[in-house]
Amino acid sequence: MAIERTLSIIKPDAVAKNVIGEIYARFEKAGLRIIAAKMLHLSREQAEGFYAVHQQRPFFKDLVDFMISGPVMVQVLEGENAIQVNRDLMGATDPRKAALGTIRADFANTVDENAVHGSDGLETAKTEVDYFFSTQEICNRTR
Ligand code: DAT
Ligand code: MG
Repeated sequence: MAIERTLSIIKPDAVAKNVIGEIYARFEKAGLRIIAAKMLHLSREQAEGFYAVHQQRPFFKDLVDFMISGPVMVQVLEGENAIQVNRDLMGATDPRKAALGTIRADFANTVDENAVHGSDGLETAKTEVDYFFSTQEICNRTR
């Protein structure tokens, strides 16, 4: 297994619930290191660009409206198999189908307001990290 980087977003619903710290604790307990982080209130253009792959989906407008409804916390997570480890921590897209003990099962109520985003593969992880962070904003924590 390789050391990977993945992009994580704590979405407006979870920021509003004040559970950033609880979610960060789960990352840390799973062996993921936060190597970059910032709180942002996304513009419509930023949210549309980030979710461009979903542009043709019927839920696109609602998704963008939700993502700009309040601040988000954006972070780069690094660790062994980080992309899949984070997806496992998140649980299924629809919180009603998410396994017990996952972030979405515990902190989200509906598929359209589901607490977290996580990159779904190596290519998207790279694109998504680059979408939000410059190389200077990402820290080396190998020591
Ligand atoms: P994930 O966030 O688990 O990677 P995705 O990439 O398929 O899921 O979709 C991106 C986001 O779009 C998802 O987190 C919430 C929203 N979404 C997906 N499917 C939806 C649906 N059927 N109804 C409403 N929103 C949906
Ligand atoms: Mg996705």
